[in-house]
Amino acid sequence: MRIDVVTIFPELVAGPLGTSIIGRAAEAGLVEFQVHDLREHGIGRHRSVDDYPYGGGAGMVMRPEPLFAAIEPLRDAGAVIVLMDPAGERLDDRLARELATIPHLALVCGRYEGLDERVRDLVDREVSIGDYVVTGGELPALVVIDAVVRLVPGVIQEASHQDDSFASGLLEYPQYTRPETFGDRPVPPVLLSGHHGEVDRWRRQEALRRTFERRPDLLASVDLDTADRQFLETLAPGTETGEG
Ligand code: JEW
Repeated sequence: MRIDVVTIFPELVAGPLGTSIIGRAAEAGLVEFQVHDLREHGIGRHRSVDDYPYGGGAGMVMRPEPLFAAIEPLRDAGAVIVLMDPAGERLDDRLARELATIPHLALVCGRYEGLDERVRDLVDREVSIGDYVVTGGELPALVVIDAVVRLVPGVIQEASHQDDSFASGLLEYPQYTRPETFGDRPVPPVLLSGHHGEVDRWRRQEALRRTFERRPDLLASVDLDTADRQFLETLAPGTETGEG
C-alpha cells in the first residue's frame, strides 16, 4: 500500500509515521509513505498558500492553485484522493476497513478556516475523524493512517483484529498482567485457572457488561446469542435486547 500526504507541516506528519507499529510497517515495505510539502507549490516569493476570504470574514482560506499542483500528479499516479475535512464522512471501523483495501491513498490536509471550495472538485472523498474541532487536517490524517495501516496484512498479529472490540461490536474485556495481586486488587481467579472455556466465557460476559454500562447504543448492532441475552438480563432485568 502507498499513502501520500499533502501538508504545510510535513515534519508534523513524518515524525509519527516513522514511529512504532506504523514505522515498522514502512521499514518492512508493507506500506510506503510520501509526505509532500504544499509550500513547494506556494505562490510568489513568500510561497503563499492562503489568502483572505472573498465576501469578508475572519481567518484565511487555502488557495486552490497550490493544492491543485500538489494533487494533480498524485491523481495521475492513480491515487484515491481523500480530503481531510470536518464536513466529511465520519471515520469508523467500517470506513477504515474500506480505505485499507485501496492500494494508493493520498490524504490532503488543510489548515486555517478551510479551503477554496473549488478544491473539492479534485478529491474522491472527504473524511472527518469525528465531531470535535481541531486546528487542521494533519492529526486527523494520522488517525486515518493509523487505523488503516494496522489493517494491512502482516502489520499486526492477524488474530488480534478478529478480537478487536470494534470487530465484535463490543468494548474490550478487562485485561490483567503481573503482579498477581496489586495492592488490594487480585487478578480475577478465573484468569489463573487454566480453564480456557471459562476464561472465554468470562471475557465475553465482561465485554457485554462494559458495553452495557458504557456504550449501550453499541449493543443494537451486536450478534447476541442466547447465553449473551441471559447474561444481559442479569444486568438489567426486563430490558429488551432484541434485534436492532
Ligand atoms: C479537519 C481538515 C482543515 C476535523 C475533524 N475542526 C475543524 C475546523 C477547521 C476549520 C474550519 C472549520 C472546522 C480546522 N481544519 C480542519 C479540520 C480536517 C481541516 C482545517 C477535521 N476531522 N477532520 N474532526
